[in-house]
Amino acid sequence: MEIEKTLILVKPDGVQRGLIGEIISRYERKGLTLIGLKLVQLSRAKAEELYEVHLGQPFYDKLIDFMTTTPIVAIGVEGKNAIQLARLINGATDPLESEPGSIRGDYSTDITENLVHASDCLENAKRELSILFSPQELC
Ligand code: FUP
Repeated sequence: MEIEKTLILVKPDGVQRGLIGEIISRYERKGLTLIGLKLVQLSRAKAEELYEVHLGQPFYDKLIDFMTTTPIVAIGVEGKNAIQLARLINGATDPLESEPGSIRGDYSTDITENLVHASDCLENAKRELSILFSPQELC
C-alpha cells in the first residue's frame, strides 16, 4: 500500500452544475485527505500542458476550449493508492462504461464534459500537481 498524492479537477461543467460539494465529498468519504484546494480559471497554456499527451487527437481543440471556458476546482489529495482510487471514484471516460455509483456514472452523459479529471500515474500526478499548485499551496 503506497501513500500517494494526486491531482483531481472538477471541470467547468461540474462547477456550473453546482456539483463541487457533491464531488469533493466522494473523495472525502472514501478516506482520501485533501492537501490542496482552489477555484481557478485555467489558462490555455496550462490546459495545453495538462493535456499534452492528447495533442493531435481529434477531440483536442474541443477539450482545451471546454477546460478554459469557466473556472475549475483544483484538488490535491493524498492517501493509500490515491491515484487509482480517485480514478475509480471518477468512473470510466466513456459514459456508456462509467458505472453507476461513480461520479461520471451518476452525473454525466458526455465523453468530453465528464465533470472530473484525475491523474493516471505517479509521474503524471507529480507533473500535474505542479501545474496547478505551487509547493507552498500544498499542505
Ligand atoms: P480520463 O483519464 O478518464 O480523464 O480520460 P483520458 O485521459 O482518456 O482523456 C482525457 C480527456 O479527454 C477526457 F476527460 C475527455 C477528453 N476526451 C474526449 O473528449 N474524447 C475522447 O474520445 C477521449 C477523451
